[in-house]
Amino acid sequence: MQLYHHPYSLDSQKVRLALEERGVDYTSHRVNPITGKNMDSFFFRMNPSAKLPVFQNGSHIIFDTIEIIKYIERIALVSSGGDDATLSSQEVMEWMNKIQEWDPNYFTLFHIPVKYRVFVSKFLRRVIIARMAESPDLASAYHRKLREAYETEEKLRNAEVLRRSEEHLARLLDEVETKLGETSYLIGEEFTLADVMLIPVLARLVLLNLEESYINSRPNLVEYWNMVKQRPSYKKVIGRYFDGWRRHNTLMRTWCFLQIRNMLQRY
Ligand SMILES: N[C@@H](CCC(=O)N[C@@H](CS)C(=O)NCC(=O)O)C(=O)O
Repeated sequence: MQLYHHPYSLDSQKVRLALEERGVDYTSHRVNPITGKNMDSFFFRMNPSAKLPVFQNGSHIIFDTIEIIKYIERIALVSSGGDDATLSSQEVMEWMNKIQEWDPNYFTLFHIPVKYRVFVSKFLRRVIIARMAESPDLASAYHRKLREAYETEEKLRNAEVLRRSEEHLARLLDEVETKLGETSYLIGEEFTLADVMLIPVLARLVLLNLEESYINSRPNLVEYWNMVKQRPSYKKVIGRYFDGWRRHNTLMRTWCFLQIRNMLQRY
C-alpha cells in the first residue's frame, strides 16, 4: 500500500493518524504541495486534481479522505480477524463527515501573511506552467489547475468567504465543546476515527497561532487537546514537525527551498 501525502496537508494528517492508530503498514511518498511537487507529471497522471492525500493498493486508488480512512479501517479489521460489528458506528461516521465538511484550505490561506502567500502562489503558477511545457498531453488538466489558482486568489480577496469559514468552524467547535462536556473523547470514552478527524483541525489552529481564540476559550476542548497530544500517533504524524521550535525548522526548510529555486528560476 502506498500513501502520497505531506505533513503540511491537513487531510494527509487525518489519513496518517488513522494508519498509525490502526497499525496499518504502508509505503510513504512525500509530495510537498507548497513547492508544487504535486504538479509533477507522475502524480498528476494518477490524480489530475493534484490534491493530497492519495492512497493506492495495487490498482485500487482512492482520493477521498473519508473513503481512504474507511478502507484503512476495513484492512485493519481483516488483518485482526475482527467482525463488522467493530467497524465505526453511525455516530462516528456522522462526526467524521461533519468535521470533513469544514474546508481548511481558504481558512489557512487567509491566515498566512500576505507576503508569503503571494510569493508561494506566484511560484506555484510558474511550476504549473513549467510542468505543462514538459507534458503537453496534460495541458488541459494543468490549465484547469492554473484557473483554480486564480479563482483561489479571487476568493481570498472576498472577506465574506473568510467570515463564513470562521463561522462554520466556530459552530463546529461549539458542538465539539458541548460533546466533550459529556464524554472524554468525541464519541464516548474510547478514542475513535472521529477524533482522528478532529486532531489535525486543532493542530492547524495552533500552527496558525489561533489557539487563544478557538481552543483556549473552550475549557473542555483545552483538556481534550492536552490529552490527545500525548498519543504516539499525534507525536509521529504532527508533533515531530510542528511542536514548539520544530515548526520553525519545518517551515524554514520549505521557505529556503522556495527562495533558492526562485532565485535560480528552477520551477
Ligand atoms: N480529495 C480530498 C481533498 C484534499 C485537499 O483539499 N487537499 C489539499 C491539502 S489538505 C491539497 O492537496 N491542496 C493542493 C492543491 O489543491 O493543489 C478530499 O476531499 O478528501
